[in-house]
Amino acid sequence: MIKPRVLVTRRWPEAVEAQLMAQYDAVLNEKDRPLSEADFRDALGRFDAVLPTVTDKLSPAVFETKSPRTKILANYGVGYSHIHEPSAKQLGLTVTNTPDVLSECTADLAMMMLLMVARRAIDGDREVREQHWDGWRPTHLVGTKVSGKTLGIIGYGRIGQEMAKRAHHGFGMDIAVYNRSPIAPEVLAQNNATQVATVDDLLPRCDFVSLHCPGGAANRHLINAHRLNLMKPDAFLINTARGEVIDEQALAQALWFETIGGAALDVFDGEPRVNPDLLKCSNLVMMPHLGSATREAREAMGFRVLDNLSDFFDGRPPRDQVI
Ligand code: 8YV
Repeated sequence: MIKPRVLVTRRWPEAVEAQLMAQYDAVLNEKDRPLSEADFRDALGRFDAVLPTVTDKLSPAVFETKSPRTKILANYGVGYSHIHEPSAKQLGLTVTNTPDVLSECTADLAMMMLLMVARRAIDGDREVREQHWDGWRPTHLVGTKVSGKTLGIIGYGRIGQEMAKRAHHGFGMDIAVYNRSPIAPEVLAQNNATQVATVDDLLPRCDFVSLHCPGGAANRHLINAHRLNLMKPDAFLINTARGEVIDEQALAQALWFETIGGAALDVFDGEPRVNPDLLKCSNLVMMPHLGSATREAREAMGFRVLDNLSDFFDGRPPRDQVI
């Protein structure tokens, strides 16, 4: 039997690449360099499946091909706002993602960043490393207490719920939630969470706000200057979702003028480029998109893509079909 031809757009964990090579006629990206739009257009004509990641911007121009060979885009990652949905639909492509397997690690990182910004971890590390620490004193690098505070969660999907679990059961935080659709009472009850009707209702009551909603056009600049103004002056904003959800210029101003307490960002609009104004803000923790960056999660994401491919090529509806 002829094996389907599969293009893997970045290096993946070794164990997953080995499995891909065994099951498919797979082409790996040995140099691990992001593909260009032209490479993609070309790939749609030559491969049965393309396996993109968040670094692949699949804009309408990429899909300008009359007779694609590709039938499935099996995305490595849960977010897929980098794939232009109407274009993929128009070409009749199936799109899958990798939910569940990265929820815990992404929530771990969000909690880590919340703690880091509240407790001034970056300032402390820098001081010790640069040998500027001159000893303990009562007023030294004083941060903000986390335990018992109110955490607002925007987007109460799998990752949002994992974040709530850590914050509520680990740190005794009160959980308030904004979500597009109603959350079942028994799901809210697991973390003693309260759902509020609008983002504007949520923000003024929170000491911390953590974003867990999808990116893309619908949520672009969901957190804008108006909404940053609704936050308490000492509240912290955490983003492990997508960069475009925050108006970064407005955030830089809020941090600069200290109208909020601080922020922690794992994702950036147009990453890996980072808005230079953000680089000037001291009350900001920044990470290079590490949400799912554990060996366990990255391998599980790869094997989840393999599950989706087997479903598809064996004629079953893929378990994680999103388009
Ligand atoms: C992934 C993520 O590492 O899964 C997602 O949506 O944001 C990350 O944790 C990345 O997207 C891989 O494509």
